[in-house]
Amino acid sequence: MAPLVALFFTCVVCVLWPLGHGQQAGYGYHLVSVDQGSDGSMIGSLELLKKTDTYGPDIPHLRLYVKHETEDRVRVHITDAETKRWEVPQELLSREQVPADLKISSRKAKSTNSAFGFSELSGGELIFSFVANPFGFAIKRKSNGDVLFNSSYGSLVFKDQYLELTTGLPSTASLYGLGENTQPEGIKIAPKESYTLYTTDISAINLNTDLYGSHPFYMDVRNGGTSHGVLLMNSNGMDVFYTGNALTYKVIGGVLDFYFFAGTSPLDVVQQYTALIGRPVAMPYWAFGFHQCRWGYQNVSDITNVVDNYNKSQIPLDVIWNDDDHMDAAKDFTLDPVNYPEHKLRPFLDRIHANGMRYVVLIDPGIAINTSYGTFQRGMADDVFIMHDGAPFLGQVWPGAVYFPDFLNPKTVNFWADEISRFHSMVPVDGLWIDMNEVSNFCSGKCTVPTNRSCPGTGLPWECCLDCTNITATQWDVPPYKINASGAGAPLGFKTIATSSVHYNGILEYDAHSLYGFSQAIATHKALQNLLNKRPFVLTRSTFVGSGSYAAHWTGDNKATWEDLRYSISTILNFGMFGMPMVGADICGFYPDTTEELCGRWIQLGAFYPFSRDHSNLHSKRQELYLWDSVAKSARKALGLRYRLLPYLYTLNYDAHTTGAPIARPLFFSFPQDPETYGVTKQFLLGPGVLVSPVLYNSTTSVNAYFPKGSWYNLNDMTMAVKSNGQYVTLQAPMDTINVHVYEGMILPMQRGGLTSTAARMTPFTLIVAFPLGFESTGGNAKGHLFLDGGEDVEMKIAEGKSTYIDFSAESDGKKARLMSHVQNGAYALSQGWVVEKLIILGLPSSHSSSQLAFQLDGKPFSSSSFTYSAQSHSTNIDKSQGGAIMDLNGLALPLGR
Ligand code: MIG
Repeated sequence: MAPLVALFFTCVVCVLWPLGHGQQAGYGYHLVSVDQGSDGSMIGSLELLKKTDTYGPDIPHLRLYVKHETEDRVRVHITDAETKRWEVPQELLSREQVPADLKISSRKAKSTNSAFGFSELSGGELIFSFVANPFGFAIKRKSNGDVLFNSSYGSLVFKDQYLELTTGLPSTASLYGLGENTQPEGIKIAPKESYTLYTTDISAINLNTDLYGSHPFYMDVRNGGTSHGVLLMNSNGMDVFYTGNALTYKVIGGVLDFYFFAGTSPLDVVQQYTALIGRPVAMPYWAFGFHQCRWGYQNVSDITNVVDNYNKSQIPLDVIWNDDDHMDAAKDFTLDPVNYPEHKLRPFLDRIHANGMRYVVLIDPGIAINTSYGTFQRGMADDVFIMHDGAPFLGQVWPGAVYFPDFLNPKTVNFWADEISRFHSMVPVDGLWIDMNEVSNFCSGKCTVPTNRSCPGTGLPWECCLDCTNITATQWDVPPYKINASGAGAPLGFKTIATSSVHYNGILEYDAHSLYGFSQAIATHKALQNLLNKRPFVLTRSTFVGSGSYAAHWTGDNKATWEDLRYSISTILNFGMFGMPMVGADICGFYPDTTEELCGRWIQLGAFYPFSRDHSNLHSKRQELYLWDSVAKSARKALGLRYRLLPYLYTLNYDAHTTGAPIARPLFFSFPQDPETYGVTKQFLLGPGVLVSPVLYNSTTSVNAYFPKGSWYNLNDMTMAVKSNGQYVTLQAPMDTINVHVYEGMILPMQRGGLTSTAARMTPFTLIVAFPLGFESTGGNAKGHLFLDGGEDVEMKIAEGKSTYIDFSAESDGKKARLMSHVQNGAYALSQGWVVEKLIILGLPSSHSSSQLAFQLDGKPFSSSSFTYSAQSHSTNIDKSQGGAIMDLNGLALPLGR
């Protein structure tokens, strides 16, 4: 999104917003009968209490379906008892279905709970309880009786185009989620704001508005750290209001389909959430390298120079990207014949591929209407586009007039795979970037190609030049309740597809709007996987519940300001909770021009984003990291550490893929019992115990960082330790340095690093064993694990001959320490020649000298020449020949004194 458009949105907020948000829309329902379903569910029949006309007629008779789907998940589904309503398609997000033939046997009205003989349905950690009249339900935690959700706080409203439900919440609850949203207050959801969920091409610089993705999910952390999650599985536009002691959903369609996740830790909640919506997709190893991108790379020699300059400056780089610049007149799957001809691009790609690097390009959804363009011809022949009034819906994006493929149609999925395959045979890309898939359209309404002027080509490039008229005739374009779209009460079809357009099988754009990017990500992921027979890499801008199973995400167009540097952290942490842990923000800022100091601090932070990419706008000045000496220095240092940490990051990728655990996590994930962590937004964790404490303000060379209780070791030099009681500590942060600490109890696998992940991957390992400070008198334990495989096999799993998995553990009673490894499928690591060359034992007093240490392997002492010990760095080098392959660590005994 261009800056002018962003400004426009900012201005209209004040003019269009407060429209009818205070009215009482309904008076609720009466639960008149309750049955037991054959699947262990409870089925209820609800009758309307009193009609209103606000936002349309009420649906008189509703069906309630409640089921404990697992020990820690309960589902509450409310819909029209007579007529089937729109729900998120199983084809996109498969899940247990509500049985189609649910019959409500008795209709006999009963007015009190006691008449039913029960008022609760238990079946796991969560209890569903209800009151009959007016109907309301609560979700309670069995172990402590805490009421987690209580819909009796407001009236249930259920109309064709308006659903409303309110839950009461204790004011002490800390809530997270409900995105995608840039939250200036930080990660904790602030009261008295509306969170509007509707996928929209609005840049991330706009605060508290409905950005690119829709995730109606929140996590609720209560005192003591007991946490649960709540998902409303619904793809329609909605406003969610949070007052501090109540949360109200106002939804313009679909059904009320709530899932409650019992926790009890934040990590449990995300595990349970991703068990439902799909685990995060495994990312290839190279995706954890550094990425350089820009809108406006002129030609092949431009990107060649960028790659060469990174190399010359000794700054790591794995992936070079093209925005739409490689395309012929912005048409997907084409090459600009002058600036990016195949005969120049191919040799460049051969060269970078030979050097272990990768190449990713952008594609947009809109297909140019051009009868001599193959993709268009094939799309028309296959009838793959979204329709409106019997013709493909006409929009305009970068190439001019376009039609939008309908990814809900299986034919489109095949068409898309075929286009990707054709393109790939010309340009062997390693991944795809799918932009503008909210879906973004420069025009609004019903449009025709102007006959009196050419299109595009007038004025600003993002201006609509079609002739368009608003569509006001249908209830789908102008529904009775107006969500706060674009943060401005904009029409639903504003700068997107008219919501009266139709998809496959008659599905309305009104219902499926927020699924566009999700459905495109699925199609793109599948296409790449089938084509390459490798683990695909897809980066998508628009996301929905479940997108994390197919793609990575970046936070979209941010501003090159210190504020946006700070805001990036909350959005990234939120996406981890949404089951989409591979996420980053445009490093150094997208627009306008960055500054040397900002860019230097941004790469320090960005080096620890799960997805680490420098990207800028066409009109911004260049911001490759080698352009300033100071930035280059910061980059070498911070990315140097990232590249040494790659085995850890990659193991977090494995953990995410197998359990849902976010890669970047808020501090409260590891310290839920420490309430001070609930609001920390200026620091975050990578995995369970690597703490990143960036500088986020200009002209500053120190950080006031929060350290939860325990020992923390500086990963830059392994010397400085913080022993915290749960307190803020002022750390020095010279211009070239970011503070990164490892927590006691961690065993961190690291390697030597390198200029590409391909090179770094094959280097010997160092294990950092972080005992608590002073453990030579108190004792202490540490543990960690490591997943190793080829880096881009389709499946990421423990498999003989293809991967190795190691659990490390260390114990010390104060006199001796023992390090052990438990290895699965060690032959694979052996075949790759991976060895441990160094152990770094943290927590010893610096007065310890090497003469006080004796090391043993398999019970036999090491000869003193086989290791060196430096008290200052607390590190112990083990001779490679003696340290042996990584799986030989079993039984390596490390006595600490004599
Ligand atoms: O309307 O492809 O967010 O990263 O550089 C702008 C050009 C379209 C928006 C993306 C941005 C990308 C830009 N795109």
